[in-house]
Amino acid sequence: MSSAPDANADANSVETASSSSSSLPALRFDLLSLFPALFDGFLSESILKRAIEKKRVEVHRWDMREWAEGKHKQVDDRPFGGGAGMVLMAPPVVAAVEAVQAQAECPGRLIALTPQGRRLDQAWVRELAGEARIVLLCGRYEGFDERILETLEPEQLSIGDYVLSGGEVAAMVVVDAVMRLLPGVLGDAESAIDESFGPDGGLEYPHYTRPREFRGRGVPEILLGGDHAAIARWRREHRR
Ligand code: 6GU
Repeated sequence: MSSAPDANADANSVETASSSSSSLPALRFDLLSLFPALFDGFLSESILKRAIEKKRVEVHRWDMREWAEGKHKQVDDRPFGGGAGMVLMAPPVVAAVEAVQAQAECPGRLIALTPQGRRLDQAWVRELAGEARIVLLCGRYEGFDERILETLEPEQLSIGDYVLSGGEVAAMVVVDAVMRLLPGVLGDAESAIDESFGPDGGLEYPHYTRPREFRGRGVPEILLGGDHAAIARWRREHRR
């Protein structure tokens, strides 16, 4: 562990000095990756940026290479038995996860992002939104040395039946889907949405905004009047 960064030197944490707008506890995400800079833009824009500023979520990024040994800080190696690609090595990955999990009172729910994992759906997202801490382990290359999975016994999550070059994009999907369900994250305009439509809390009817006419296509007349009951009926009838 000589190469492990100091527990308090969390230079990668993304927080701001702005004061909290509520006393609700934040959900803490820890993202472990070999390319933590991939998260930069994602964390610094839009709703997630505001959620972090409002202290509804806390996101810490960790570069697992910092737990690698030796001059070259090697984190991956060729597979025993031969074959294409590289495999993530157990020592740095396990050391990184254990050190990060020890960072807070609660170790958190450990989830490895892998195409072999259980498919993420909105029910799982809702469940995750009830956690206090979620630790997301992002793989790269051909995958994890099996002993990483045997040692840490993470849950394994996939975002769909296709192969990404790493778990980072999938981790962003998880953070995005979960954080928008946290109380106080969506602003008034967004949360004013009638969430009774659809099991996923989304709007499932057609939307229109200005201009009133676009390339010869208008807007349903009913939406232009002020009859809210009629509008609600129209939207129910046009659910999809
Ligand atoms: Cl979580 N990781 C990778 N590498 N590919 C995926 C995935 C995850 N989910 C779908 N494809």
